[in-house]
Amino acid sequence: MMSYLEVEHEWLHVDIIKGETHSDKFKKLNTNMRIPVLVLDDGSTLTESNAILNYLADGTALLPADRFLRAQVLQWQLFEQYSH
Ligand SMILES: N[C@@H](CCC(=O)N[C@@H](CS)C(=O)NCC(=O)O)C(=O)O
Repeated sequence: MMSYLEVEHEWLHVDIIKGETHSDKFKKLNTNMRIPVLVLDDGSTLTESNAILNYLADGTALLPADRFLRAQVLQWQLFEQYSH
């Protein structure tokens, strides 16, 4: 999403196979010990891929302002989480 929207960012690789999400350093970013994590310039963090996507897409054509269309985005995101 950040690449697509040309948002300047740095990608840090976290190796879940090596258990890097279970390190004390990572747990400060996400107590749930999972990637992805978005760290903003002010140090605040967002976890859960769809929360991150909605945050980044807000105000762009990728996330409609229309109530029903926006709910359809959520519909597919929840389907992805629970049924895919
Ligand atoms: N519902 C979460 C799922 C995140 C998730 O399951 N991440 C996995 C990798 S795909 C993970 O970090 N696993 C690390 C572990 O289980 O130790 C999302 O959509 O962000």
